[in-house]
Amino acid sequence: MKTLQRTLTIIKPDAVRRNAIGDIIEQFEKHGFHILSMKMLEISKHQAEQFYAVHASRPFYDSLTNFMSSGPIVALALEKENAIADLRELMGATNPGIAKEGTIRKKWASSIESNAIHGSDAEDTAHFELSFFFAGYELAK
Ligand code: 3AN
Repeated sequence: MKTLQRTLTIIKPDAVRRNAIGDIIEQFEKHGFHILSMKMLEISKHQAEQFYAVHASRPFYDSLTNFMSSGPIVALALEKENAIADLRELMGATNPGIAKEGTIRKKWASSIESNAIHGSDAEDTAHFELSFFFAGYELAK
């Protein structure tokens, strides 16, 4: 049985600065993702630290959370069959140097940190990340 799945994506500050919002959202729609909810916002350093708490011990944590709180972002709740894995495929590798042709990171990412887009990597993280940015009523569709 095919089941719909939800995932959380963020268009990161570097991509917003480069006027890539429209292009990236077009990719979501062309690849069959339904936009359940979407918001443009800025998060504080503290909020970025909470969101990326799993990376707290990594050497890039401070820099990553500075970057994610450096300007507006766009958070979207996406729905599709196999949404989590399909979005990871469309995003491309974390390192844009090895991201495949046709992926969002190949086109828009400029470094491992400024890599244009975030996507949940598993069911449990998708659940946490969706509820980080969206209240229940915003996803009750
Ligand atoms: P992904 O976003 O592809 O799931 P993760 O979860 O390993 O990658 O890393 C989360 C974020 O942390 C990445 N999107 C990137 O912005 C940043 N990051 C990951 N690895 C590095 C690194 N070696 N140096 C700097 N930033 C990194």
